[in-house]
Amino acid sequence: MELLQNQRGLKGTLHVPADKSISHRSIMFGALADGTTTIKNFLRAEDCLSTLHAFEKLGVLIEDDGETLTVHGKGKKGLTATTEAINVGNSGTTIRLMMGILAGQPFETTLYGDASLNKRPMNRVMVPLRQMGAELSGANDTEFPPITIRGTDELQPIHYEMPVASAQVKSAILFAALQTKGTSTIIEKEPSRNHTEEMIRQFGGQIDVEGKKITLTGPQTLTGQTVVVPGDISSAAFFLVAGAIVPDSEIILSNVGVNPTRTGILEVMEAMGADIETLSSDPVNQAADLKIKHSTLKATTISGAIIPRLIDELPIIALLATQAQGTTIIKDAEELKVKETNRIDATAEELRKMGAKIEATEDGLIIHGPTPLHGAEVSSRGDHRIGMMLQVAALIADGRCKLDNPEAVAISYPHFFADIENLIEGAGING
Ligand code: SPQ
Repeated sequence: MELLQNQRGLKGTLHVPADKSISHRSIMFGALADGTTTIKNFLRAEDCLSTLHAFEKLGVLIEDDGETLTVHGKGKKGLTATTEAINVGNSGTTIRLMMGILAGQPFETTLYGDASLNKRPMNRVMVPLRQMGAELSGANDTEFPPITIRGTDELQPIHYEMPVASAQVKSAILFAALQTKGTSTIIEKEPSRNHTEEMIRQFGGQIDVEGKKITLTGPQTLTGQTVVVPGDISSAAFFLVAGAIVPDSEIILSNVGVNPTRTGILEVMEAMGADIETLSSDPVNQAADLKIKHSTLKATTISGAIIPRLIDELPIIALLATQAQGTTIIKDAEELKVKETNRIDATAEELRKMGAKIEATEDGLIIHGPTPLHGAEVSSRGDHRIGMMLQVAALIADGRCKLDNPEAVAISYPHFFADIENLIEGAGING
């Protein structure tokens, strides 16, 4: 597909699509709770629909009136076995969190995904869940999907020091811990997104968090709730960067989720000199309206504890750094290698095709700027975030850009290209 170009400024207001992480979890908590859960502003993108269909296969009734989803909760032990293996597509969140849920259900389930998901590491979740008493196995004795989970009613609590900073690993253990008898403790390597912890409380459960230490005593009974999903800062990120690098841009992003475990990108952009203004904020729903304008940018170093707070934004931050004065260094981000693609290599190799001065390192990227970008034939490599990053890069490129496999953006943002087009026309408003 030919990518959209524009050097004249993006203008308008964009209602950011719903948060992917919270949408997945809203179905999961709704399914495990007693009573009904109403989900407003659920993200109807491929990954979250994989979660929805997976729970339907496990016997959960989910009604959709086109606007609101109603999940008829099955309670702690109400999921039903299916002999059919469940396809969770491209979604790491679906497979890993479901492994934690199914560890406590006394039947066998097999989960698998597409070619990308079937190469992503699962030992990080299988190791603690086996310690808790569940039986899990990967394809041909590897750690890769299809994963078969033989759950148990007798799941044991765990004390676990996490070897990776990962919200998915933490969440899988928490879902399992909710189903044990006794107290589990998790020590995080670095704090990661805390939506699971927040939703345990929202659904009437109890959890204690003190710095990196999380304590939860099971078994717990959850109660259905109304969940209003805020916009996804990881989707907003593409427009924050587009607004900052396309001259004469001024974009208002409404309803951006600003949970502090997700806002690393705002801190980095501010440190780089971006012009971001908070127009209004809604502390109850952790959402804000943000205005971004084009500005000159300077390089920075991104490392350590902030990495899990912006992990999915690193490809688009790398593009931002190509337009900043000086050398930007991203380190401690080796987790990027085990996402939908190796995002260190994909970011460096695809942006280099457009003229960027960017090197991959063992745990990150080194980017020299500012560098003008030129047209090229690039590929999403089947990774939604790489595809969207390349579209934003094309906006400022001199010459035409063609993107291979643009469909990948539908994993998290089906209307992405239409939203860019609207902002180019200055009409930028979407549904
Ligand atoms: O679900 P999936 O495929 O793992 O999605 C990604 C993404 O870019 O959308 C990562 F590839 O987001 C993860 C994120 O990187 C979503 C997530 C969550 O909802 O808990 C946590 C992060 O993964 P991890 O492995 O660091 O816990």
